[in-house]
Amino acid sequence: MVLGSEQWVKALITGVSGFVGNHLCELLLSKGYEVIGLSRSEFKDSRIEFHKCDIRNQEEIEQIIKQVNPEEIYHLAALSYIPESLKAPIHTYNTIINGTLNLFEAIRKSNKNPKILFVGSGEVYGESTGGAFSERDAIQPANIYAAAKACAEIITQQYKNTFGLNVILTRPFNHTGPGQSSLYACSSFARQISEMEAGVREFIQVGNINVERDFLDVRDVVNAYYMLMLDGVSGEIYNVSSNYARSISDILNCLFAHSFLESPMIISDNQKIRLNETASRVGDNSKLISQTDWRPEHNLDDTMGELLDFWRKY
Ligand code: A2R
Repeated sequence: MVLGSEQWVKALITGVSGFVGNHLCELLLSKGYEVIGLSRSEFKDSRIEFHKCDIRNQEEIEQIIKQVNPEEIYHLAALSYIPESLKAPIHTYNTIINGTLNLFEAIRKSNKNPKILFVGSGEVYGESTGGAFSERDAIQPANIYAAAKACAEIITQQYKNTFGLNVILTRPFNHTGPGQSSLYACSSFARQISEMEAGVREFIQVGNINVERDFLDVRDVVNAYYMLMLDGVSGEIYNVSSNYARSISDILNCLFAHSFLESPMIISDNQKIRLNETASRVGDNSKLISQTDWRPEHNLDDTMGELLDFWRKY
């Protein structure tokens, strides 16, 4: 039963087994939701109903939507790691574009009108021309992942306009926190520092630490999704961001400050430097703040401490 109400709300999370899916699942369960999860590979959590499904398979997703009949759908499933998308463009487009299309077709054919939250990406804005990106700015996707998310966004709006789907669009910027894969910078640094503390590594390898990004704690991100599902306007796009630029070198120093290391050796690794990497990207979060009760609750310095602890215990 949802806290303060008389009824269970049945929410489907696509991509439940992922980093964000896990945190969203925890949040919705804590609010009393009935959670149904879907992912490509097996996922075990006795508190939820899980469906193993590849969203690229239209029949599979249609079957699940018909059977589950969710009232809310958080659509997270995607190939989310940009370097992997550069190696596998067709897989990326199939998962993000066709996967989204398959989900919407399944909903359209079900003749039900659940509330949907589409998770896009702040990557769609591309290179910054100065200042924070607002939802009114033009999009200029600069890599395969961003182009796939931009295309899926257009499809999402089309399904809202043509078929009346009840869907809110989000553009999350960078997020991090306990449980994140060490493929991503913050988690990679934290993991390497924990290994240096344990004496099994001598130096830390980094990519380009001069770029600036807009970071939120993942728990603030999933709370924004939850609040947008409550108060967001269908068809509207919302940045999910901190409104604040933070350099990767600053993140690294913050992690060092949480560690026991005295003068850690840092080595630059050219293989970690990405093609088409934008120097700075920050999202204006005023629309999210003005239309919902969302406020970021986690201090990023504390998040870095938790991330380091996560890898120390791993
Ligand atoms: O492939 P699995 O079993 O690890 O599941 C991942 C799921 N996923 C899929 N589910 C069904 N059919 C597919 N073809 C398919 N491909 C991927 O999406 C996993 O549960 C989730 C992705 O998790 P992560 O890679 O950890 O991404 P994260 O950080 O949780 O990102 C969530 C959303 C994505 O839309 C990102 O593009 C956005 O937030 O930033």
